[in-house]
Amino acid sequence: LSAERDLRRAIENREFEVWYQPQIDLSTQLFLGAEALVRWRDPTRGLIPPLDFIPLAEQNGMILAIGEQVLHQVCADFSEWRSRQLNAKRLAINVAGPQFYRSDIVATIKRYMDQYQIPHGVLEIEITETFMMENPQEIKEILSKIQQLGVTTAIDDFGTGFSSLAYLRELPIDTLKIDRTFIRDIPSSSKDIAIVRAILALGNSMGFNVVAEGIETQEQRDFLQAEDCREGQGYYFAKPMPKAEFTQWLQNQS
Ligand code: G
Ligand code: G
Ligand code: MN
Ligand code: NA
Repeated sequence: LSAERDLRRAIENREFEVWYQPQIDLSTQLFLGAEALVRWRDPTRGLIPPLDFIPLAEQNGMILAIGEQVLHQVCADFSEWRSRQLNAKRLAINVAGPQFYRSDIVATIKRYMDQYQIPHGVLEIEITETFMMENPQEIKEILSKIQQLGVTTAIDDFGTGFSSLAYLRELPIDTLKIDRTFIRDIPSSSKDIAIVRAILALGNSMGFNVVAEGIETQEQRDFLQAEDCREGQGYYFAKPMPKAEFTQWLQNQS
């Protein structure tokens, strides 16, 4: 398959770039960290978004190598920023199911944290709700080991998968990321308002750090802040940026 051959070449030639999207404290407007989002810079086709290659990479196992390159790049970037007196604070990385099952993700994270001297509290690992439910007992053990490294854990796209509330009680999770489809039609959709209120009430009272994704308007931001959502991410604040642009953005924060 040519798509597969291209992807293998991309891994060998390190054609992946990590982009960064800031996450903001909704009451102070201060920068809290960023989500790392991979893109593929194909020499002939240009920039390819993750949805066009991650699903194939998950199927054929190449996600293991891609995921490791992303983790490596994020740690190297943090370290480079730090050497320039820039504080990226917290960097959240998306991790796909096979990376949990078929690689020693705990050892890999530890290796790059050691190599780049990443302090505790910098890295966050995002996993989706649906994947978490596939094998809760095994996931629970891996997430605990990840937390023991000083890495926080987040459920991505929260509210769209098939988790049961019991797992919120059982699993070692720090952060819930409210899926952006619930934010999109706020404030016009009374149903979405009710869902977001319920997630915030539950998340805040259970002690989770709750992040709203996909904030695009001032109205959405104001609603979320009034509902006691502390953290947000979305085009209203900033789009995902290539490293050079995010570096500039970090410079403007201090
Ligand atoms: O950046 P963008 O909105 O195009 O990302 C689309 C999707 O791709 C998101 O749902 C995100 O979770 C996923 N994604 C982005 N970067 C990575 C990555 O490094 N690893 C994995 N597994 N998924 C990613
Ligand atoms: O599924 P995950 O949360 O990892 O995906 C993040 C994706 O959301 C990225 O592809 C990013 O480009 C996209 N994104 C980030 N902010 C916004 C936004 O405000 N609106 C929309 N529509 N997409 C966003
Ligand atoms: Mn994510
Ligand atoms: Na999401």
